[in-house]
Amino acid sequence: MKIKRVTVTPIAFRDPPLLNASGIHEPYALRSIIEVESDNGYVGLGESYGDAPALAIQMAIKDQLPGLDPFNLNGLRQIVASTVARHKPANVSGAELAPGSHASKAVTNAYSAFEVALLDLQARSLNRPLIDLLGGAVRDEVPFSAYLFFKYAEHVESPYAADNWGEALNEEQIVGQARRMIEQYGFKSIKLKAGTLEPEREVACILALKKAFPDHPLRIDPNGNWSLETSIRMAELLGDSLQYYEDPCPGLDDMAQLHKRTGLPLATNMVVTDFAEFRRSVERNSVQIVLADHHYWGGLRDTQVLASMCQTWGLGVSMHSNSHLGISLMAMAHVAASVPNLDYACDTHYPWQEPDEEVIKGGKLPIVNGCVKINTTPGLGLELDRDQLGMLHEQFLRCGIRSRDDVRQMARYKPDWKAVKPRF
Ligand code: GKR
Ligand code: MG
Repeated sequence: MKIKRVTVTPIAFRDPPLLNASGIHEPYALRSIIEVESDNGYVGLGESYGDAPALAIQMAIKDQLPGLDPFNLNGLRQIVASTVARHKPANVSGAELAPGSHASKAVTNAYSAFEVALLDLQARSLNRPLIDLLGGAVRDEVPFSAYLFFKYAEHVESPYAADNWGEALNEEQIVGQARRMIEQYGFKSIKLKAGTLEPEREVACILALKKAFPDHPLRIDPNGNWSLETSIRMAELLGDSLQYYEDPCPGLDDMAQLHKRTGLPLATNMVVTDFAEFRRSVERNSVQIVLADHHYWGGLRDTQVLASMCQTWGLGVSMHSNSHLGISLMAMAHVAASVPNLDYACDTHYPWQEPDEEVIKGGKLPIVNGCVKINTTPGLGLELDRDQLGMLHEQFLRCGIRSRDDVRQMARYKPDWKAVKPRF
């Protein structure tokens, strides 16, 4: 079996005005949809970053894949490495919250984009679910967590009708957001994206959530926007409310200090984003839980390596997410289902994406009792809806956004807005 054709289609889908440490989400999120077709008629699917630098590399790689055996993942690695070396990608400013967009991740994120599609293709040709190529499922469904955001009611200059989640800037609105998300999807844990309002107001929201959902483990994630002193002060206010404290302050050294001084379990998708940082973190005991993400950790198989490393060093493992659609969700679920030591419910932005903008046939994947079920059909079990793909590609062409920049977007609401880290 050989690869006959590869297609990379950039798409844009509506994204709500969610607040974060950098600023605010733009009205559209960008992704790429990858199709790899074999000479005997199978098609493997992948989903990855759609920012201009990532896309340029994916486009350069795709033309070199025809003729490659889809089982030759080491061959794919070589093609990716030599292409990235020629491209020398630049960093995207304003996208520091999307670690996969960093230039340093160009190899791992491009490899991952195609690895998922090749694994899907391999599995389809073998008539087995993809997870069988990852050693089989240790669980047949994967738990995800409710992912709450402070948000505005609508985007600046109203590019389209407001989403139906409404504003969320205080305790009552955040508890309401959690209630709706839990009622709709059955989530059993709750994460609050923070680093955006005054820290005391954000902590008050966690305390309100604890009161409203006493049985749901809680996490807060200020994305490194609190200084070490603020993180310690907030830890005192938080008491024992948290399951883990995610990236409160920036840097491996401050995280290590924070853990030493508070004893709280710290999680990260910011200070441990590759194996070199993993080693440095273990040396300092900076974090106790690593949030994996196959999109920038080098694919599904390297995510399994990361999970084994976590087991070796006594660290917990769970999963990080950026805005994404169903192909990514199913790939995340497959790798998570293959990891024995997945100790926490994974993150997903999926509930924030609108039901009329899924790119797979049948619309959005169900999340039931907080879980995504692993398919028993071949590969990832997904087919592309070509009309939706065409519509979302047209939207990409029209929307004018080519690289995520939450700082620039916030400056449209607050002209003096600048990137500052930590802000509090
Ligand atoms: O989408 O605003 C966002 C998030 O803040 C995202 O960019 C982060 O990468 O979800 C992420 C996280 O857990 O840090
Ligand atoms: Mg995070």
